[in-house]
Amino acid sequence: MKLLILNGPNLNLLGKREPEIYGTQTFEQYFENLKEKYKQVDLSYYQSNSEGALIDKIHEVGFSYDGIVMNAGAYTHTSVAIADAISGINTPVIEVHISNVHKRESFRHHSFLSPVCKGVILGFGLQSYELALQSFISA
Ligand code: CA2
Repeated sequence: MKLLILNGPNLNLLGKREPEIYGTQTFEQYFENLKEKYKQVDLSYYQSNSEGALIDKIHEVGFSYDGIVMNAGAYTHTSVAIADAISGINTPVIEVHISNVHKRESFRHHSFLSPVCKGVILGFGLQSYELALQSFISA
């Protein structure tokens, strides 16, 4: 099973800034733990701060991978282009968020991506990603 974790803007700062919201672990550390735990999965990771690069990655894997776990960061709330890219591929996408966006500012309550994703997992810290992976593995 081939799965991609795809992170959007500023998530490269995880573990380095705003630990009260996003925790103290870097994503690279967390990803290594996931790879170790889910050895049966061909698991890859890509992060970009650029909307176009995220769309290119969605197109690149979206006809051959079994699933994408995507945290689009703030593009979640702004990007029709990423929503269109997800609509245009065959691979199912699960939207994830580290924080519970519904407890935060109202501009974070709307997602352009949710209507075109298989499901949404949010508010469980970094564990949101693992819950999404488990959903693909057990499907
Ligand atoms: O809760 C999430 O996972 C978010 O997708 C994170 C985004 C935010 O814009 C969304 O509304 C919710 C922000 C990611 C920024 O990550 C940082 C991590 C450490 C320090 C600063 C930013």
